[in-house]
Parts: sequence; C-alpha cells; structure tokens
Amino acid sequence: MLKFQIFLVAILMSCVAFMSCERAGQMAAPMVPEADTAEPGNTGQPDDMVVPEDVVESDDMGMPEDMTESTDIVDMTDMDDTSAAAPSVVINELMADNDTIVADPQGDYDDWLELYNLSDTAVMLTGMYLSDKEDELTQWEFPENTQISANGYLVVWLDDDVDAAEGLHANFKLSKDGETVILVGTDAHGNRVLDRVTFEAQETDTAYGRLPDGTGNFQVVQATPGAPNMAQ
Ligand SMILES: [Ca+2]
Ligand SMILES: [Ca+2]
Ligand SMILES: [Ca+2]
Repeated sequence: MLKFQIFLVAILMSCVAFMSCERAGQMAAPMVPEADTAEPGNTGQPDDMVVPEDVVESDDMGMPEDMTESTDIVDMTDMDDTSAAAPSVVINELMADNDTIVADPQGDYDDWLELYNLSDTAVMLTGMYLSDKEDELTQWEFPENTQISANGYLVVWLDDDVDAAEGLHANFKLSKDGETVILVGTDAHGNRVLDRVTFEAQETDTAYGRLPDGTGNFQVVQATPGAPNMAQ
C-alpha cells in the first residue's frame, strides 16, 4: 500500500509538474505569439501607415515638383513669347578702340559689341535697347525683326551711323577710356537692365569679353566678333 501511495503521489506530482509545465508552456506560448503578433502587428500597422504616408508624401512632393517644372517652363515660354527671354541674352564681348581688327559692312573700323544668346531658342530683340548712359536706358532701340539665333552671336556696331543700310549700328560709341554699356529690356517689361558691363581703359585693338561665353567674367580675349570667345 505504501508503495502504491508513493506511486500515486509520484503520479500526482508528475501531473502537477506536467500541468505546471503545460501552463508555463501555455503562458509562454501565448506570450510569444502575442509578442510576435503584437510586434509585427504593431510594426506592421505603423509600417503600413508610414508607407502610405511616404507614398502620399512622395506624391505630394511629386505634384509640386511637376507643377514647379511646369511653372518654370511656362515662365520661359512667356518670356520667349514676349521677347523678354532677354535675360538669356547677354553682352558677351566688346571692343572700344578698333583700329585694324574688323571692319563693318561699310568698311569702317568702328567700336562694336557682341551679344550672345544662352538659350536654345531664338530671341527677338526688337524693342530692346542698348545704352551707355545710366540716365538714358532707352538710348538706342533694336530695329524691327532683329533676332539672335539659339545659342547664337550678334554684332552691333557702336559707331553712331544709324543711317547705314547694312548691319546694326547704334547711335553711340564706346570710350576707350572706359565706361559702362547696358542691355535694356522692352518698354513692356519696364526697361529693366538685363546686362551691364563696366570696363576700364582699353588698349587699341583689344577685345574684352566673357570666358566662357555668356556666363564668365570679362577679361581680355582674342577678338572673335560673331563667334565663340577665345582666351588670349
Ligand atoms: Ca571708341
Ligand atoms: Ca561705321
Ligand atoms: Ca565673340
């Protein structure tokens, strides 16, 4: 009997131990799954929330970017349409004392300046102005149908020979002692200054231009009227 009681006690203890283990297992098991489900669930939900948010943000970012690009294009188009694409046209080179370098269509060695069109679109210069007087920006107006080709160069003779039949001839000259020459926008655009170049005293037959074309600082360069500027 004693052995049997001990046997029963042992079985009971085993059962208790087993149940404890099972409970522990159940306790542990749910904990793990709960934790597993909770973590992925919790992370998953925020992730899901974050992903759409990111997507939305990307879309939101994309929309304004597209709109910005469109706006830029519209602006450029507007400027082209109104001939105010002038900001893309700059004074690129000049010679204030031309003695032997290049003659105008009339055979005279006169002062000249070169414009350069930075854009890939031809620009109509009609209605824009050149001046060497800060208080008279509308000194000389580009005649009708004056156009500078895309990424092109255009030479204006500064010889006060406005009646000349061939070539563009402004009604002022450049001083070899140095001065300022200004490219001015149309009346419709308030005659705003589009480019202004101030130069010091110039050597005879010496060209002063941007390097590189259109964007660089002015310096003494090889004379290249109507062609890309070149370092001396
Ligand atoms: Ca001169
Ligand atoms: Ca001339
Ligand atoms: Ca040039």
